[in-house]
Amino acid sequence: MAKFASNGLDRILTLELVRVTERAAVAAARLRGRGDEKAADQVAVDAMRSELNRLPINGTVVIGEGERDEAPMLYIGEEVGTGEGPAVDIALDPLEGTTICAKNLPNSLAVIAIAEKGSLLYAPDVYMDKIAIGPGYPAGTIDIDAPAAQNLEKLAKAKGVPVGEITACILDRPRHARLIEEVRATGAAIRLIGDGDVAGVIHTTDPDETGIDIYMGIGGAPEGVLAAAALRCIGGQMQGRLQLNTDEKVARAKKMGIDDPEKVYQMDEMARGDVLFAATGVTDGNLLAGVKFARDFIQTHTIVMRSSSRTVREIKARHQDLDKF
Ligand code: VTB
Ligand code: MG
Ligand code: MG
Repeated sequence: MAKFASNGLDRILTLELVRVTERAAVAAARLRGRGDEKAADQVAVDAMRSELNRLPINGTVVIGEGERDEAPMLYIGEEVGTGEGPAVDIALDPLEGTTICAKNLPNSLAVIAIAEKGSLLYAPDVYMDKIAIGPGYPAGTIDIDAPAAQNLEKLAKAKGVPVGEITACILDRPRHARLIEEVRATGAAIRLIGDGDVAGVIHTTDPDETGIDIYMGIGGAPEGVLAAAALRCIGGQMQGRLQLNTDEKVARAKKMGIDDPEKVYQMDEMARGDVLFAATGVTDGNLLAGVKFARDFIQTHTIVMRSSSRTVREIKARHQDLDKF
């Protein structure tokens, strides 16, 4: 027990998490490209929940599918796991990028993060302004309050390339018109994505593979916490600011313990302590392959990692026990 206490979460849980995202990803992948986002999301939620309830944890969903009244399953506050095991907080998105999955476009994922109780930001389901880069750059390279041009120039300098060789990932939304203009004015390239900013942030950690150096812009706050959890494990820098632009949102956030609506959250304020993170590809993506349905097996591709050891594992699994899926 002493070892457990000093080392954070039980390391055995790391690999156990893989089954949870694998199962959700396979369920969603069966409905890839069918144009039905809701159906794909629902099967992913069901699958993730049933697998999660087999884990030896005393878990509470803190970032989930929504408030209890609007989300029948995996709602915020739902207790999951067998109840016998460590008390943990859970952030999850059984199908991150429902629209991508429905259209069978790249980078939809099943994702989950687990942390010690009280160590994930209890973010309401509002927007969050985010900025993120991968590991290997000096602290302070990015600043969410600085102009886009300054962030891109500092990053380019730290990388040792001209700004024209930097690529920023930004969600393709009208709200980003000005940001897009500012980035393009520097000569940097933009990868405009339809959805899936958890993947967008993770992609900054391997620019050689993904072609993405920096993530910028406004997406979901729950996705921000999940992305911060992932970066805590791989390394990198991230900042986020909730977009609490109405009295109603400020009041909702206050109920969740957020007193300063303008606060800039550093990565380790969104996900503290020992964090475990897993993501399985649903559709093919830049880092993870999507689920493959072969004649005799189903193949999944998962990344699973832990912040305290900084171990990053990729697991390609062939599932023969097809009845289970
Ligand atoms: C982003 C995107 C997600 O929500 O976080 C987005 O990355 C934000 O909301 O995949 P809008 O679609 O309203 O811009 C998702 O699209 C869905 O979770
Ligand atoms: Mg979801
Ligand atoms: Mg989502």
